[in-house]
Amino acid sequence: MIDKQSPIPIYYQLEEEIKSMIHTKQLKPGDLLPSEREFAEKYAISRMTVRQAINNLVKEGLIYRQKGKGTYVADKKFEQDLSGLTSFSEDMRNRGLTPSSNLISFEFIQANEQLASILSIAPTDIVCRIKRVRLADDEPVAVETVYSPQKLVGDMNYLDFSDSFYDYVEKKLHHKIGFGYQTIEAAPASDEEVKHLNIPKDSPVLVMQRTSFLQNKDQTPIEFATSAYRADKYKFKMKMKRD
Ligand code: 16G
Repeated sequence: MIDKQSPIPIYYQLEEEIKSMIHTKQLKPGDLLPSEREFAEKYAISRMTVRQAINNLVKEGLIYRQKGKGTYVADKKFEQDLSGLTSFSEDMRNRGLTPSSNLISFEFIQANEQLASILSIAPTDIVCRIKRVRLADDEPVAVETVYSPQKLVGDMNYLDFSDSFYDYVEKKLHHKIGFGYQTIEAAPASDEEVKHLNIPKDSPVLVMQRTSFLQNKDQTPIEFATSAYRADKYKFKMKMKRD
């Protein structure tokens, strides 16, 4: 409802009204919003005021304009903060979502030159390779492959860490994970990712590669992970400081 007697600006009240329609799913992702004229007539307010509210919601990313067609409700993306070294499970719980995994494969294999150099091990050393689909509230959001040296994780089996790899390392092996390096790049989804993420062929994914290290004197690498996140579901944010 719009209260014209209220000291709260009308454009702001309309913004809140539209947000609540999105929140209560009266308007769903992909739905066409009423036109400026329709809003103006419905609430007996000026089109300028409607435009101001719509512009603010576009800036917030809640809705988007399509030239010549109209304004649509955007698909809400998961926003992930990149300033902390968190696990997938922690990221999802922080958003009030329930994390889970579907195992694709779990095996011990011999490292190659590239893995050996990333993980500071010999190319003949054995690494554990864990491939999982990561889900949030039962919806697949990422396909992830983690490599970890056998000499650090031991002869574990999948049930040892089926909830969280980081929990296994920190709570069962009592290692402290200290820091990591991560890159992000866009790529077309592979056939495997298309299948597991249930997305159309050639959809973009955001590929993150992370190397994490233990908080010990040698700063031992504990994992090299590649995760392909659904680009239509994810956006990443970071705090930047100007020196
Ligand atoms: C994230 C990490 C991955 C880590 C996993 C542990 C990225 C790109 N990857 O997915 O490196 O192994 O979390 O999650 O962020 P878990 O403890 O829930 O298994």
